Amino acid sequence: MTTRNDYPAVEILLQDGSLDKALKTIGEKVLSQERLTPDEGILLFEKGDLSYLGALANFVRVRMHGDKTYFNRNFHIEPTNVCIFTCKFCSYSRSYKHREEGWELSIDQMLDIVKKYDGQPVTEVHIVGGVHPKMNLEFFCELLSKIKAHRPDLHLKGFTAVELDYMFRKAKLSVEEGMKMLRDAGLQSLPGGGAEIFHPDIRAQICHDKVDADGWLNIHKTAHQLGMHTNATMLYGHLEQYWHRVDHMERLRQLQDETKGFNTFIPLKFRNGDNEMSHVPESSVIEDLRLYAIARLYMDNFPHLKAYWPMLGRNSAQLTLSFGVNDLDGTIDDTTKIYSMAGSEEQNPSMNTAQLAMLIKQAGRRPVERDTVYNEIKDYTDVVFSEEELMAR
Ligand code: V47
Ligand code: SF4
Repeated sequence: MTTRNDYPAVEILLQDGSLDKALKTIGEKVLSQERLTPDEGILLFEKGDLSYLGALANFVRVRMHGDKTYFNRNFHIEPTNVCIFTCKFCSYSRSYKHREEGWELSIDQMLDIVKKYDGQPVTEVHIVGGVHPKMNLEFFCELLSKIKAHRPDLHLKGFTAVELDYMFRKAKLSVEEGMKMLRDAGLQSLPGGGAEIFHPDIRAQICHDKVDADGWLNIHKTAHQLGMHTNATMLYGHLEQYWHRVDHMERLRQLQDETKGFNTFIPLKFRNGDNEMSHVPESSVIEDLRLYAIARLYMDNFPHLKAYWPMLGRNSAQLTLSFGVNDLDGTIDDTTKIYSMAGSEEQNPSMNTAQLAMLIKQAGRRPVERDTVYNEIKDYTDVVFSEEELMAR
């Protein structure tokens, strides 16, 4: 285990006579593993400079995971981009009225996507999409059970709390009843989407018509109580103030104290391409890195912090590994459109195992393949890749 004596960089920073007193106190608390208060979280956003935050976050990351950086081999299925909701930041959805502009996949079409990976060592399919009024609980139970029947070893991670809230309400079932049906059909964990910013003042401006904070948290709590693991996201860098971010992280931290069911916290950088918030400038890389570092310091009961490379771009994702991040998500294989449609530089997100592992190695970390629930599959630290593997799709 790393102690403060093993990590002189932080000690040196803390000895700096010009360091703000309150920041110094926070640094001392981090080193002695004391929990930060919401006010301290806000102060870090207001006053913490990049190098100080980075040194502290890296100390915590190394204490928790050493140099290990996780990735997985996965692909996405996006059943539809037709959506009854009207989130202003969304570049991806099409309204039901204009559904001919979007896509709607049948169960057979989605099974064909799964079959494309027959014989390939993927471990997870991530299923997430718009909220289509005709794709109901029964439809998704059938989809899940057919995928499981075809490929029992594939971990099924699917549906944001927004999709689930609509599915369960439409089926007139409680969250617990609906979740049990999906679990029995093969669903194993939930992704973290739909959380955005929990505070109602911000939700009212960016996504007024979908599930609120309590509804989102209750769905994840119920999943945890049924033994499923889930992730949590935060869409940042738009209209929110620093204290909204801390309020969001605080609500998640409290639920995690109760259930311990969250695996990963995933900050999602708002991308402003082709949506109703295109006039809102995107955050700078410095702000992104500061946020990752503060998230690592604040979310002390979340085991993992993920930088989702298709959204952030691979260069910035690589940088986050020095600011608390220990997971980059997966190979993806160009199967998601959410971020390319919002203007991400990754227009066809796909990295093979060699490329992902190399990205991690170049940042001085140890690439470790994991499954969805962080069982380690293979450590690639000493694997030497051929030119051909690094160039291959
Ligand atoms: O909830 C939509 C976000 C989320 C934009 O759990 C946008 O492993 C930025 O949650 N700019 C869905 N973000 C994706 C998601 C996710 C992704 C990867 C891994 C996991 C996981 C979860 O995408 C939405 C919303 O917050 N989003 N539009 C946009 N313009
Ligand atoms: Fe629909 Fe999700 Fe887009 Fe909101 S973010 S409009 S819920 S697809």
